[in-house]
Amino acid sequence: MKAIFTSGKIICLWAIFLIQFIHPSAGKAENGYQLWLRYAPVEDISLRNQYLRQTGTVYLADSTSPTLAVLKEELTQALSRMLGKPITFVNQPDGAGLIIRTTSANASLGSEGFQLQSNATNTAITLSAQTDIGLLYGGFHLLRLMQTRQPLIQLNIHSTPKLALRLLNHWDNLNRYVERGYAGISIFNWHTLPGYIDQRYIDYARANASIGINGTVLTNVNANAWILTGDYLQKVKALADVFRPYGIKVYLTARFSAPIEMGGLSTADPLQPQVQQWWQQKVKEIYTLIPDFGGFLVKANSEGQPGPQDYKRTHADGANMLADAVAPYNGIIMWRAFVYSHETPEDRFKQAYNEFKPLDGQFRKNVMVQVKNGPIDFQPREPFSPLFGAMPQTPLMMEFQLTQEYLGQGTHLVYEAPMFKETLDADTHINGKGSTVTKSVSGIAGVANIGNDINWCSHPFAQANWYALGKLAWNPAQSSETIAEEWIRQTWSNKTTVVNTCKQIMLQSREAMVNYMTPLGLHHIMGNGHHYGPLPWGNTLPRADWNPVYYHRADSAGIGFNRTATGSNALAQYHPAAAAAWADSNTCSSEYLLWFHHVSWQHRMPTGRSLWQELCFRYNQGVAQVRTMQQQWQQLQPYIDKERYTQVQLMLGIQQREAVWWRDACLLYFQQFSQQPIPAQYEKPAHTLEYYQNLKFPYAPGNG
Ligand code: GCW
Repeated sequence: MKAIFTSGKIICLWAIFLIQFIHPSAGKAENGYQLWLRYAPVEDISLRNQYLRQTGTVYLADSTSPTLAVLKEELTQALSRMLGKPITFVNQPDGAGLIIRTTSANASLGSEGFQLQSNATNTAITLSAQTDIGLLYGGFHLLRLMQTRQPLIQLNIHSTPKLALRLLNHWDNLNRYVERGYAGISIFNWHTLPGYIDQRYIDYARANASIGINGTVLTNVNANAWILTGDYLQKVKALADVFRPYGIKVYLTARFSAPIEMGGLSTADPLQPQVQQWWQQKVKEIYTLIPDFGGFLVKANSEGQPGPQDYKRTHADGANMLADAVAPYNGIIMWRAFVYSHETPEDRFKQAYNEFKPLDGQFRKNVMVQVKNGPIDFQPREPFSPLFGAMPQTPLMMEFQLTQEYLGQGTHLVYEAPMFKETLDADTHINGKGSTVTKSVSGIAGVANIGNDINWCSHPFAQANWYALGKLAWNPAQSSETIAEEWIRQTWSNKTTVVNTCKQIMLQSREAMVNYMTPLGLHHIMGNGHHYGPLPWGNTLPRADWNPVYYHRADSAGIGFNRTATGSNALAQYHPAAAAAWADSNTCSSEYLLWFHHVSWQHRMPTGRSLWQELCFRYNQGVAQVRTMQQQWQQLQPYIDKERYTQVQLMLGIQQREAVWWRDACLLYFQQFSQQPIPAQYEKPAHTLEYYQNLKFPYAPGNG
């Protein structure tokens, strides 16, 4: 393509460019909508000239495919913004700086991988892949190198995704309410689809493709059968058509009772032929509209959802029936293992394993069992779920939660990559030392933190969690630090102070949150229903395992849940070598202590403090860490646009106040049992325990 910019437009671009140079943060206010795809102008002149030589003239072998058209558009916009000049597309590779073409010569690239290589003189770069989507991923990678100001010399990058399935799961209802959503309502406007294609859908697809996400489940696991009606499938098709060029498949949640609710059948028993036929017909209808439909995600017999057990069938019976329906079209079923039942008087920790482990080997090949990272429910820190490694014959999906249901919701700055890594890197020991959780999974899903807020995720830093999910699913070996750094450079600035300070803030944030909410292995002590704020005294819900007191078990003797052989023995679900690390309260690491042990208030911690003193120390340390984060952020004011600076600053203020609230409410409550003073060096709680116990939040967001 020849330059299509009018001279007026060029002057205008240069003007914006110059303003950015004179006063980098004086550019137009930023609202965060652009995520990490801001493509800020390159300020260093020699680097910009180098980039211009290498990418100012582009040969794109065939831009007629929808995916390559998307790539061409992204390069056009991105490069002109970064380089301050329109770029030129040429018809011949000779003389082009950037040469983009598919190749059949390199089978190791697979269907999604790409290669970026410099020529000997570093004057040209070749981007090659076996597929168009590989080229799109490679294009985004190149743009990332430029956005993070890497010199494009001696490139020899060969990149393929380590996991085949890299998905977002939206818990979005058809009325646009997002369960556990803190960033507005759903971006999917079902009412105006299929006629109206919101630019958001396109930008959502761009963002996902830029980090390698290749699938999205559009609807809540607490499913509504209405999505399977003909009219709604037309809407789903419209989204699938938008996402397809970006390599993103759509999936839906299947309500197990749909044959009754929609089909007028009297049963949804998976072994009944009429039920099987109903699903086969429905699936055929879907694939007629969406030939590359991904499949279904199912929450069954969990928290009131219908499922095969309603008919005395197993999870495998239910999953296999759906798997058979989608198999002819290469579809898959992701069957969730998040099950627990109050009829079973068993430690909730153990229930998913008890239910699913015996089914290993009974699932069809196209069933994946989707397991939450930990055994309970997305707590600030959980040991890895014992199901990882325990079902060698069944492909498993990892389910992480991006949305911060238990992590401070829409206002706390918590960078989740270290938490994800903690699980992925954990050693199951199933096949000997080094059997990491990563090795036991075939895909990763993240419960999305996206809504229609202008900046998508409520907190500007929450965007990093979406980003990290994609990057880790592509390559689980990447470090949290590397991912944070590249996200910061693209999202905020390449200035060393900004990069280093943001990195410090992000990398300590998760540990800070654990400290001020649930230190030492405490878990599930938050508010009822909405899960907002502390409620360690909670004991009023009908199910024991919904109540915080069930989990912390504080009494005059001590605190914590005994899951050793003398207690619920959940530890026995792990390989003995993995369990060994947690089995003894004297050697169990402090991080997991109260997950597995009921220990006395006098218990001596590795720090030399008693357990009570350590609890006081940790809660106070969490507050101190947030205050440090506030100070660090303040130092960045000169370098950050006012709008986003202020937003983060105000939210850190909320986080600091809520950290104090968590600390004071929890320590006052636990003090009733420890009968010991809060050491004098710490701040005294501003209110009485009764004050905290009387706080009510009937309108806290996100409730199920
Ligand atoms: O974490 C709990 C949430 C529910 C959610 C459920 C699940 C979608 O509180 O809102 O329901 O887990 O994962 O199914």
